Amino acid sequence: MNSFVSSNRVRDMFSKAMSTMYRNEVPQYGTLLDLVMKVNAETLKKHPKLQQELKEADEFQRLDVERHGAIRLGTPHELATMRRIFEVMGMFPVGYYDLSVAGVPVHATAFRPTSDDALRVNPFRVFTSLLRLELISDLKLREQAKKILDARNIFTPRVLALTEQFETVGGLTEDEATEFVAEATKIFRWQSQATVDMATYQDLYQSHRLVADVVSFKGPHINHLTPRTLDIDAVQAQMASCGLVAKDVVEGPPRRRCQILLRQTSFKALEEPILFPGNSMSGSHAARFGEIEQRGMALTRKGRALYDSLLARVRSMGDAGSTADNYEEKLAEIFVQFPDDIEKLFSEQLAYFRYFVADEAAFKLKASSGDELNLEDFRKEGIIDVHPITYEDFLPVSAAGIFQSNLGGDEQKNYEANDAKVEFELSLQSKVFDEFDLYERSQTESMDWLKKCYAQSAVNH
Ligand code: OOG
Ligand code: NI
Repeated sequence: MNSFVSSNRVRDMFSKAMSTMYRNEVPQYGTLLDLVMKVNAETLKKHPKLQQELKEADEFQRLDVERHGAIRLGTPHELATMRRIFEVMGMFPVGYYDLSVAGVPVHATAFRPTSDDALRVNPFRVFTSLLRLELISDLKLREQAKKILDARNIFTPRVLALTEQFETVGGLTEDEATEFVAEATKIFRWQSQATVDMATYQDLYQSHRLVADVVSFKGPHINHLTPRTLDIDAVQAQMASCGLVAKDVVEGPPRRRCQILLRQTSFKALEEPILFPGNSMSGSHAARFGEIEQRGMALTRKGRALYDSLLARVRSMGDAGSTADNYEEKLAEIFVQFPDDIEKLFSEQLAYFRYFVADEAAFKLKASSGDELNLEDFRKEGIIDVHPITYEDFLPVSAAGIFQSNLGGDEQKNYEANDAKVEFELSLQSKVFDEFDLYERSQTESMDWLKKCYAQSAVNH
């Protein structure tokens, strides 16, 4: 019997292939990667404790490969097919993001690995949006866009055949996996030939720049690939000196001692040449940009509700959202109300934590003397401890800010807030995972693991 390559390895191969491709297509991405690597190395040197924490949390080795990308799809069929392709790589849809509230006519999910083991190998994620044609008000244009999208095929026959092969036999051989990665990467490449004439492109553009970006091309070009930094403010401060034009403010929570959720910033999209059919005319299109992110701890539903309410308060203070002049000051001021102390975050159950044995010898001694395992007492005695669980997902308000900054600040259309998770899942032909359930599972699993170790230590004595 042929042995199959693990999905984790296919994803790792794919994320590396994507990084190589994007470095070739967008040289600034390479510049940004070098800067992030430099700042990460400096940060680790300055804070040896951070290095130790990352190692204990099993995140040290994944840092250098950690990326997320984003694509925008045009039809339910494309979305459902992408779901099947991502599954070959052990990536599943997590979360539902409605971006119409922010004036962007898409809704989205993030494909990512869901188990702790898979995340440890390579947490590659792809934020995947689906265009909502029903939000194009011009009926004729809507019909035209639908026709154009229905006629395109973004997948090569081989990637579909290999996906089917995976689904039928349960895996891919080494050779098949190599070919699959090459074929899957093609879906995301930049193709400068527009599929529509210039007049149509302009009509679509008028409707919304994003509509033009999704509808006018042969495929859903990857529009950014984001490395993870350990100090986003340091990278932001140094971007200009590397020739990168950074967005004015960092999206997400303010800088804190205990990092929560996700902070992100981006550099402006590039104007890239495009060719209209017949090479008769050329134009330019801005789609691809650069982004960096700093990840903090995952919040519980309670913590997230507090985060959302504080952020909403900051945003309601002015009408310019995160583009307001004193936004960062206001953010810091309001967020004083979010505990910034690990013990408080833990005891008030605002964040998720993973348990681990801090003192192996004492743990075994307790077990062998027949003591009951008491998480609270053991933690007080320093026998066990907890680490916050890293947030692996995205933030809709930040995503909207990133979208906006790349579409140009004036591109604010007002769509009704209309959460359409049910329709999205119908398009996807699958449910999306609830991210809170996944974090909760990790937390519970770490407790179960601790109990098992304890029981074993008692028996082995
Ligand atoms: C996706 C923007 C969302 C993030 O990091 O929040 C995103 C897009 O522009 O297509 O990637
Ligand atoms: Ni992003």
